[in-house]
Amino acid sequence: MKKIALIFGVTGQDGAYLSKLLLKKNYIVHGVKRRSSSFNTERIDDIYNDLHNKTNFYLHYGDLTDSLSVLKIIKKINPNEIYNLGAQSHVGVSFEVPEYTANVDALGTLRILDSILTLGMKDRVKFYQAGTSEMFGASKPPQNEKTNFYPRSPYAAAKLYAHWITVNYREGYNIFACNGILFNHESPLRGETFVTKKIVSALCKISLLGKGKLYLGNLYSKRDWGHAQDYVVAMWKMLQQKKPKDYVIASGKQYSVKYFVNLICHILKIKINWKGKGINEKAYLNGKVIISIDKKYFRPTEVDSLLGDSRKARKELKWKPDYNIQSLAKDMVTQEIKNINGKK
Ligand code: NAP
Ligand code: G4F
Repeated sequence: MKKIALIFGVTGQDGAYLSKLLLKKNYIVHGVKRRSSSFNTERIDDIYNDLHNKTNFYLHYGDLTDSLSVLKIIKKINPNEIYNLGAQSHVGVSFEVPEYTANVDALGTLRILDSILTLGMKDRVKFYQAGTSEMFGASKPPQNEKTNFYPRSPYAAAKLYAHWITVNYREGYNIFACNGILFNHESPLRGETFVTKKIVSALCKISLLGKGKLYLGNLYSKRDWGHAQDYVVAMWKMLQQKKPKDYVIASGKQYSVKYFVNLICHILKIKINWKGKGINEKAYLNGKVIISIDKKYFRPTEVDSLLGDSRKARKELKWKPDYNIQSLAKDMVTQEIKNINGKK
């Protein structure tokens, strides 16, 4: 019998990679998408087929803020595995919409867990919660499963609730529920407003089309960046273990935002010069300013340094990433160039 998976957040970066992975593993995959006034299935259009064209991939309308839709979809699909990847996932935006972020990211998780319980499905379903290194926030690196949490944004605080409610339903009701504590992971499918994708898009346009300018915030925060394609494998592996546990997933290397800019310039073979300090720091290409700092991209509270220690996952899940920062950056640039050339 084929396993049935249900993915909340199927239209996002990770949802797209996870869907492809599970389909390859011969699962029947159901995804929850939100009603939107414009198309929001671009990342999964290559695998999406509606009922007129049968495959093992199905989409359903639903929303994590709507308990009824969550409960009804879980009842109807009767899945073996549920992956909760749905979230208002932008840290900066969470300062603008803190209540909505809490509703989706914190209470949305509770809605799924309690539906599993209410529907009497706890012995059938395994649950994955998309936790984040942002929960470590101001805690000193390197961070692992034993590091104290110290959230620094409404997003991180909401995800911390989701983390502990997942632990609580596991301990209180014996639900097979795991928290993946994933460090930053990127890809060509990354949302346009996250820093890596924003840098790649702008620098490719500047390099290929000779137009545009890039405005950034804090150049000196450090992140542990991996490739989403590697990280969805870890999600799946967590649900294949005998016991449900929580795992840190990370590359174990950290780089600054400025390093990432310089790396992309290196791949594109463009030579930039940095001048100035603080908010006056700028990057020049052939004497012209192509990167400036805009205060609006600074956050009220920043997470300065994330560096993951994923030894537990590497040992118990036998997980390790194929990509490093260089191959990740190359993949993002290659795809971006294809996109630009396709649109020319
Ligand atoms: P993403 O690209 O922003 O995708 C988020 C998904 O959640 C999208 O499908 C989005 O739908 C959906 N969503 C948003 N609000 C929803 C709602 N009210 N009800 C139902 N679905 C909703 O994020 P990602 O990078 O794939 O990340 C996947 C998950 O991992 C998220 O929970 C994120 O917080 C977490 N995480 C990500 C990283 C990372 O570095 N990428 C690291 C740690 C944890 P639309 O397409 O309609 O917007
Ligand atoms: O790309 P970012 O927006 O990612 P951030 O805040 O680390 O969050 C991402 O990773 C988390 C895992 O740790 C996920 F949970 C979360 O859902 C999301 O996927 O920003 C990275 C860094 C930050 O320090 C930010 O201040 O880049 C800095 N930055 C500098 N200029 C910028 C910009 N970030 C954005 N988004 N845009 C800028 O212009």
